[in-house]
Amino acid sequence: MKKLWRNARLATLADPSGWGLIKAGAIVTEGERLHWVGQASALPAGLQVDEEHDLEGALVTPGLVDCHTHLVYGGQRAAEFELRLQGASYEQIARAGGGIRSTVSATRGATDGELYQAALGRAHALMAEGVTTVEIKSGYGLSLEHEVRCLRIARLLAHLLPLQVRTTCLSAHALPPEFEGRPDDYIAAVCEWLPVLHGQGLVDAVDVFCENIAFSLAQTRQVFEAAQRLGLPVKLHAEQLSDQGGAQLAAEFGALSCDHLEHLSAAGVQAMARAGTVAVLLPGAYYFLRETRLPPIAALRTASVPIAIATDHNPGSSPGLSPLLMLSMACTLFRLTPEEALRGMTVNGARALGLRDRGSLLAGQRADFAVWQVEHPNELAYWFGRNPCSRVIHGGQERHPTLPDDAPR
Ligand code: DI6
Ligand code: FE
Repeated sequence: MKKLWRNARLATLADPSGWGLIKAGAIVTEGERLHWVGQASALPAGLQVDEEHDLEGALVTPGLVDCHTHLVYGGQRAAEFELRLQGASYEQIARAGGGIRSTVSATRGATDGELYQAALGRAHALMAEGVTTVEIKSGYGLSLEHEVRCLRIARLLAHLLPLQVRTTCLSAHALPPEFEGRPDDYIAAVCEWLPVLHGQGLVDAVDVFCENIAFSLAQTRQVFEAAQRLGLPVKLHAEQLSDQGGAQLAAEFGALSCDHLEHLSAAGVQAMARAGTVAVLLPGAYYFLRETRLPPIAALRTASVPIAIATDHNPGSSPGLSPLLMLSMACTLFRLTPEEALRGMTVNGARALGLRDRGSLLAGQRADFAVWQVEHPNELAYWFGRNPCSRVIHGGQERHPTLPDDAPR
């Protein structure tokens, strides 16, 4: 079925730089794909469509891609937030057995229904701000049984919602209590779970938290080798709290992305540039952990490392569910330009997931786009605490009507 979406201003992001603005634009979708994108005056003569939709002069961008979330978990960590406000550090809380481990016990103790309902609410919040593709990591189950449960719930969201979901196995997120003092044994177990999880079709990529409070470079390498044997791409939580040289290791394995990167070294930047690895920057975690060390943005730009922006939604370091707020913070905290920020949550977000079929408005790409009640795309990083997203088209289909701008929420 062909549909014409007319009367739109487009920010196509189709070229390597610039917004790709088309003032009097139109889009033709065919099934799940973009069939034609351009100036309305240049629409192919004699075009026959089955439906016509008036976008009333609104701005259209590619659907947002949130390429790093931990959406499936039980409980919350507001008490830990209070401890941190009183001076305890994220590391201290983690070493004392709180942090990720406390979410692991809440996740194990939650029913499938509870986990699903909580994740569903979070997915809806992202979708309301224009997200059409989201990555969801496991990593709060930390046993084969519970990792399977969390990944299944992530897959179920994709099945039941008009949303594209990519799942990442992050079983190497923290040491579960039953492996206390035996991190190597735990990593060996994770390497045995991977083929099982992959065999059940639950894994699109494999991630590790490589950090002094988590897993070492050697342990990360073991997990990456297990992923490589299965032909699965890897990603890495790298250099968030300290420089472990994780970026170089990830680059050696052709990683899709390295994420966080506040402590990334010059050598790490070069390795990522050579490997074509995306730098996923997470301003929500930087903000919420009250970090002061910025990721090396200038060096990443100079080396032409693609930069992505994501929510990192999780209960410990980034409980935010607003992709638009992340765009704003990418600019105010990290000094990205609004265009870099939006590119980071579209084209480069897709690239961080190994997806080349979305992220810009170009014929042939997925027909995922968001409609915004703003004049110019720079406003997406400008307003905060207000959601100007009025419509979302996912795979060529209009999604649920989102709340009008003035509706109570
Ligand atoms: N880095 C993070 O920021 C999240 N995971 C990770 O490896 C935080 C996870 C948590 O604190 O629950
Ligand atoms: Fe994370």
